[in-house]
Amino acid sequence: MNRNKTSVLFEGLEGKGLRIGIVKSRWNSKYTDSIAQGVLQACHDHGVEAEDVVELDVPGAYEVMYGAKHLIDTDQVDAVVCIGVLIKGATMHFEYISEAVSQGIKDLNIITGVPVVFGVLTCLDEKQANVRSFGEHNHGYPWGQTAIEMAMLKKKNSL
Ligand code: DLZ
Repeated sequence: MNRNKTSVLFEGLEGKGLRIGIVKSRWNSKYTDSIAQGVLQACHDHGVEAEDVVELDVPGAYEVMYGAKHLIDTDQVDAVVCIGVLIKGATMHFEYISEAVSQGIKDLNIITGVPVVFGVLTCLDEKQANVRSFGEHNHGYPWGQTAIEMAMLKKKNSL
């Protein structure tokens, strides 16, 4: 897998001693499972210990915020990646859930003081979800790197 194609450079990531949460929606699980694998791969590659990765599945994207808050409130994580895949349908459901989840994750970042990564794809069709969930463009890998970088920053700030 060619990792040079990520649009952001991640340098000096050191995941040892950091606790990373992965909250994954079961809706569109063929995509969310693969994205979670990308996050896990990034954790592994950057030295996060396997026992320091906390995984939690929730029914849908709307529930990822509650799941992340649970991991934060119970002091299980230094950063969390919320994974979901929303695919636009015939009704307004997509718009309402996308808006609520993006705002909710933003609120968690501000209110809890624990970094929460927006790992939610908001796709107009299955093709968009496919491209972003598998292979070299699996967004889970850079989202995992983002969580590690932000957890490092949090630790640094709390020293
Ligand atoms: C109901 C629903 C619909 C229509 N579409 C999706 C989707 O594309 N992706 C997703 O993660 N979840 C979807 N959901 C489920 C909602 O996220 C949520 O689980 C339910 O509305 C119950 O709160």
